[in-house]
Amino acid sequence: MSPHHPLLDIHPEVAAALAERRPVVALESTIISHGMPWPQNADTALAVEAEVRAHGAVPATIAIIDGRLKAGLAQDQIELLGRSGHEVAKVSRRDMAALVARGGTGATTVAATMIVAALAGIRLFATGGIGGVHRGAETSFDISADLQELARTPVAVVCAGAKSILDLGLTLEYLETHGVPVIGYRTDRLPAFFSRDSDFGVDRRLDDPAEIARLLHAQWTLGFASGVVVANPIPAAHALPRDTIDRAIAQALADAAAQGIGGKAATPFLLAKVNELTGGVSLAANIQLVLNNARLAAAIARDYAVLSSA
Ligand code: PSU
Ligand code: MN
Repeated sequence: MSPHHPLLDIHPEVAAALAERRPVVALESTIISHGMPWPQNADTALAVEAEVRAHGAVPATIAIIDGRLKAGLAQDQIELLGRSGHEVAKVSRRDMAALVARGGTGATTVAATMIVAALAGIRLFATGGIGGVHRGAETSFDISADLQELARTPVAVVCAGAKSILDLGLTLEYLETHGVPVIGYRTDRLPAFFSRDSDFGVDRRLDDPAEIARLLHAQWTLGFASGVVVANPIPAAHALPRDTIDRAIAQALADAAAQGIGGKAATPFLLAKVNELTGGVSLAANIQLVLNNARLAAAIARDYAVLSSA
């Protein structure tokens, strides 16, 4: 299948890999523009692409540039997204049409990256953490559009769980309601981004990338339109003590409440506060867990490519 879509540009290297059914891994760009400071953001994005390649898959970083959906970016486009930071729009599903209509440039969230990946025919996607149900959602109704996208778009998202700025228990309940499998890679527990553990279990533990690839193949052969979460704990050597992170998160949540921050500004505000309060250690951990997810996504993509071309 060679996907042709009037709004989508697939990078030639990515298009060639897809046409030959070779493994491809999608990468998001909100993590570049809104998730990390310049220049570490662009350096990390390029290092993650290199890590995907080193593990036998072709990277496709996704964004919207001048109104075009892009699956696969040039280095200068990644640098532009990194340098521009918060000046670049954070684009989720509901922002896409407006940005395309005005020919604008934006960094895609997990949700928007899944949409573009699915249009391009890419099934594996690696990132840091997914959005989820925010703490206090019973009154704020703040539930990330990432979860709804997982319910409706057939892409597997390899992540280090979700940050505990969110209510992880409610996030898991939401995913269960919407029929989204949550796989723990070599763990029974949902990882909490900076730490390997949380108070919650995953739906299913799988210890081998080939087993995960088989589950994905079964999911989509069943005809399900939904995605899958693959939760991959941060390597132990880079994990941060839970109390350090919990304290920073409590402070960030208090600041957000005091300043009345809500809507799409909530997550970027909380992420920036936690980064500011924990400084360099959390940035280093963040970089390492994304690299770790890129490696696992590449390994799953290799096994999935074999199954899907059989
Ligand atoms: N969580 C992180 N880092 C991130 C994000 C979430 O630890 O960079 C970004 C992702 O792009 C995710 C988005 O898709 O935030 C979710 O935003 P919201 O909660 O507004 O849906
Ligand atoms: Mn939100």
